[in-house]
Amino acid sequence: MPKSETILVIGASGQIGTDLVLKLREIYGSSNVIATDLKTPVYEVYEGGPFEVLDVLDKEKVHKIVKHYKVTQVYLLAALLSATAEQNPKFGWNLNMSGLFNVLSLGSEQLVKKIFWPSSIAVFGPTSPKQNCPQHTITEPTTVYGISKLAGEGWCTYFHKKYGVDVRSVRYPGLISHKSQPGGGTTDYAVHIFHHAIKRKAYKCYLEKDTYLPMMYMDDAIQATIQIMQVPSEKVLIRSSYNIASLSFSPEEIYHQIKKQYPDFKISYKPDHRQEYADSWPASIDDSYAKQHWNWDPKYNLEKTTQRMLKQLKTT
Ligand code: NAD
Ligand code: AKB
Repeated sequence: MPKSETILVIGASGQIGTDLVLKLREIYGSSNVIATDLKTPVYEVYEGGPFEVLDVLDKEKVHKIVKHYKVTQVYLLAALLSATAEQNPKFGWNLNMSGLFNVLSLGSEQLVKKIFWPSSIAVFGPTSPKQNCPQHTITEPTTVYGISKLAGEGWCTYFHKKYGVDVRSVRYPGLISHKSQPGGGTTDYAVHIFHHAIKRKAYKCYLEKDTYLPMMYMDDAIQATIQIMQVPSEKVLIRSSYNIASLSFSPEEIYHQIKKQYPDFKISYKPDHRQEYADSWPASIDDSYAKQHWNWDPKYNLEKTTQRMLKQLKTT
């Protein structure tokens, strides 16, 4: 892979951006990865290379930064996630859609060569298959977040077909990571639970104990993201967004994994509004197209994820 890419990450201070920027800088060189966000990132990202304050809704500034740095690839991560978007549906829709349009326009105006934009398992809804949910199936999301992701997938396909924009996407499941806190999703409990265990505090879970959801350790998600961006264009046969999967577990299952190392750890359950969003999503995902088309191959099972999370959080 040539190191001559210049990469812009928008929404770099969030849960995924933090890990993604650090990995991209390892591969492409620190000065070639420009981190941008409305808020200041963690020290490692801020000090490790260029950082600019950027609002993705400010189309003029997005274009200005792209031209200034001669950006070749954009990763768009700025969005409102499921729980936060549901508190402010109109703003969630506006940010998730207008942000995407501003970035897709960089492709249609041929200012950048490649774009990454993530979708989510939230494109599925109560009428989608619950187990092993296929790539192509009924998608009737009931959250504004899911509706915006499904529309975004349609726009990615449209810009690819109509203007030849090389936009690539995966449907992330709930992501588990230790470098930064999650930003307001339904699956955030799977990160919070580790922070409580490490601090030896009991955890009150906002989902029912038997709520199974598709999840993934961050290293696997970053691997998928960089892998789909690096494969030759002809391997990316789906231009809406690829299902990717590795884990499916419930709060009770992850609790028991953590208890192996923290036997005194306690959990209680008090479901709130997020239960409804979780209930509308599949429990597990079929990712065979990603495996066939570009050799997607996740590495972390639940045991390994739990061990890594506890070890990393203990040392930070
Ligand atoms: P996050 O909320 O942790 O981070 C988003 C970042 O975007 C934040 O740092 C925020 O300050 C920034 N931002 C918000 N508005 C902005 C604006 N107007 N201009 C520039 N930056 C702005 O989210 P994340 O978990 O890192 O998710 C990134 C993307 O991945 C989103 O599209 C999300 O829908 C998708 N996704 C995430 C998960 C997950 O579990 N984390 C799962 C599925 C899909
Ligand atoms: C959320 O819970 O909103 C995200 C997602 C699955 O898209 N983690």
